[in-house]
Amino acid sequence: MSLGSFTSADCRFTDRDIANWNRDGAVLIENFFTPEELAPVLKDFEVLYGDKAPGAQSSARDNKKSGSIGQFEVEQFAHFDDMPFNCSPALNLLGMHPALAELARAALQAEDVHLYQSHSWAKFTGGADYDQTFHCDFKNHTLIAPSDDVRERTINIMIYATDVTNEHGAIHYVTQPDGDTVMNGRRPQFPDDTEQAKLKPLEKSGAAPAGSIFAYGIDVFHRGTNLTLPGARRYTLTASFKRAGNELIGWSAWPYHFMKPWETIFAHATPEQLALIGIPLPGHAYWTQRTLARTKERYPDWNADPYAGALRAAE
Ligand SMILES: O=C(O)CCC(=O)C(=O)O
Ligand SMILES: [Fe+2]
Repeated sequence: MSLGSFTSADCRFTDRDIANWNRDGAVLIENFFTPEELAPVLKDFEVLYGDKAPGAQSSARDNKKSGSIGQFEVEQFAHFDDMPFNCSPALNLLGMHPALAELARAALQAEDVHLYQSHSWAKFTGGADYDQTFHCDFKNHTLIAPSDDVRERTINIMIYATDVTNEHGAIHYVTQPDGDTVMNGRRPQFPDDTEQAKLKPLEKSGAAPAGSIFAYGIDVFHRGTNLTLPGARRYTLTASFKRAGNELIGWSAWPYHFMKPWETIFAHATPEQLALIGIPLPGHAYWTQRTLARTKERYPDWNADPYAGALRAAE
């Protein structure tokens, strides 16, 4: 496959990254975002979650029997929220960053992709025991099983706003070929204890510095791990993409979250970024004088000029 049609001059990944994605179902790309891009994002995480830390001296919680691996617990998701967020545009627009959309287009071999899920997540040492069993994430992305066709799959991208070492609860994962060997190609939501024990020695760590991203598919076995460094925090944003129009995949429709601050996104996103959440581009037949006026009434700070300009040009 030539990446030429999916990539730009400002491309932040290589052919090799896409080859790894195609082979392993997952790829870690270090330093995808710059410290300058991350600084305002980190401020936003502090606005949302800074007061949730259990205290500088807090130590790791680990309630497991020795030798066993973890499980899902509600406490792990105590500081977890869907986009949009009550903070500045920086965090709100990070999941819609053009470089992520470009990666998604190349990984899914699609001209047009949609962001269908994005959540921020803060974990703190002592906040919970974050150690999970191996699982796949497709249970809440589709009602059936992931497609065999890469173009109908998803790319779930975890963006690290803070350094994520193993002591900061790095995600652990098993590549597709290794997972297939252990599981004979099966994808149960939760492998049994014997299978968990066989997956364990094959796990790789997604540890990487702040600004890195870890992209994985919904059929890759992985698990969260515990934060063990005293007083540490891990801030991540997830951005999940699918081919536009892929009805196999969903989370909830964005308007379900209609009470959230969409005006922040409309006031700051480009038309290309808004297209990632299903807003027709300028020039699309949806835009008429009436739809423009009504949308502008809903989001007064939205810049309707490119849409109005395209409409005038067509008239
Ligand atoms: O946060 C992580 O490192 C992974 C968590 C996870 O896989 C999940 O909750 O489904
Ligand atoms: Fe997961």
